[in-house]
Amino acid sequence: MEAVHGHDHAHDHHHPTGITRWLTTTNHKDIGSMYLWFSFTMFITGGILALGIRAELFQPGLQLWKPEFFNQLTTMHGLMMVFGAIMPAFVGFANWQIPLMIGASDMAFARMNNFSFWLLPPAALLLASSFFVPGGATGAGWTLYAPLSVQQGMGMDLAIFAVHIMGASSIMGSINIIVTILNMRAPGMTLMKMPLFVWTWLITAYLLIAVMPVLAGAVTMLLTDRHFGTNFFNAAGGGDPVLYQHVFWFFGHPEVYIMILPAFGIVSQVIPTFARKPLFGYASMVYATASIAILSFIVWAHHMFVTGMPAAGQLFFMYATMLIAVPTGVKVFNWVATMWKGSMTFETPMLFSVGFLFVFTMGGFTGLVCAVAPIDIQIQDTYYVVAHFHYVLVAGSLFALFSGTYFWLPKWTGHMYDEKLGKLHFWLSMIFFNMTFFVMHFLGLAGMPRRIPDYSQQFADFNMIASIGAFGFGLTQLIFLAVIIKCIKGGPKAPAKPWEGADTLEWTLPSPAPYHTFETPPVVK
Ligand code: CU1
Repeated sequence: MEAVHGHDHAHDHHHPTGITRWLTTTNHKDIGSMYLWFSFTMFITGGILALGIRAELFQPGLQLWKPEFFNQLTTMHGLMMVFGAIMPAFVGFANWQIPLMIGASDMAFARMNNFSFWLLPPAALLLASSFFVPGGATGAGWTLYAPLSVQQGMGMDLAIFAVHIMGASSIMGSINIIVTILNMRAPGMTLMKMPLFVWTWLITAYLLIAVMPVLAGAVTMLLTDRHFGTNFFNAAGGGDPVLYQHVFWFFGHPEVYIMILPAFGIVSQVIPTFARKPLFGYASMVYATASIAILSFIVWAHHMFVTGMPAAGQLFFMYATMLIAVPTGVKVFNWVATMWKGSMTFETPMLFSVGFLFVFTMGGFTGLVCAVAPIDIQIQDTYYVVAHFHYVLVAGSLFALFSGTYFWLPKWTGHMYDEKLGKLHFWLSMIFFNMTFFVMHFLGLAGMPRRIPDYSQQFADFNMIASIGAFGFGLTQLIFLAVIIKCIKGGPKAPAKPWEGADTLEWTLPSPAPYHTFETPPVVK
């Protein structure tokens, strides 16, 4: 190894090896990798639960599972994907990329970083183990609405405890990200010179700190209602179950943006690279991201149009929600303008980012449909809503995560991934994703309710298509796993700068990035 890049980690006897290394590591790359593997494990687990759901719904009249177990599947699928798969995956990206992109030697609080990660596996075990306690896991839906969540068995307590632990992990992770970005940038890197991915994470971290305690409050009130005789959500005791929904969604709507803003950040790195043009409208991207974050706090009751809200409330939350389409539209315009007259190539990261643009934007539009109160009252609790948020979370968050993984995999592993397999992964994902979720719009508009284990004959055809699509989508992800393992184990050596158009700081490092990030911090002009 060249002296400037420090010593080869494998021969460094000052660092522990084996399991001790992973348990005690304070290195942001180790921790980033652990986050990414953890989230992939949860993605597979939550995905298997989803296949359990789709198997039950393959045909009307099937009864593979008891209805209570079906509810447990939908609930745990949601909790695991939101808190176990998507959020930790973005934190993994933050750990790997933020120090490299701003020229910092590591995360600001390296030991707290280790603690943030190691809180997650026990939380996931608590969640998963709730399937095996008397009464099974909670079947109250990932939103844990009262009064059902007040009445359920001890699986609910395990879920509450798990949510608390994961929340603590998120808050510590966010503090780390904010302090790293504000205090540890290389000389010359002003805030308005930061890569967009860093910007979106800075804003996301503030969102997390603002709303995770609100979720903690909601589930704590739930806990005291369940065990300590309070009546926050009990109408007979002077409380109100609708209060739970207000508190939950004051967390829950910003949470939606927590899961999509870092995705915007990834796409904003990938599209300029493969269009070989600078990002169009950098400053407007920053302001749009901040506007979306601020607006996300004043729209929560659009999830509650059927709770008997006054018309004035419905109008306020409807118009406030529609306002978010403005900064989001600015972003989509900027991405398209970046590609305009660019010299584009379509390697796998770009395919997933352009795919994101197509399908995520559709999820945005159906979000607008849901935001219109009189329409929402018709489609509340139907499969239309399920279609909408899977377009946002799968075609949005997940496709961006795929895009970013292929984009930075050469930097992370030092090897080029298998482009043919990557492209196959993209096209099969795109086809099976739409096969699974596009038809759900029709099911919802025709009135099929969500969270039911059976349905009437008229919904049979679309459900069968969705179920076949879901199994295809699940199997396709094995290709992704194969690409990653292959890339870690070998393959053509990645140059320091595998992508011609890439111009952010991390590409100035050799591939893989050295174990210690910077011997001398680079100077950004
Ligand atoms: Cu919302």
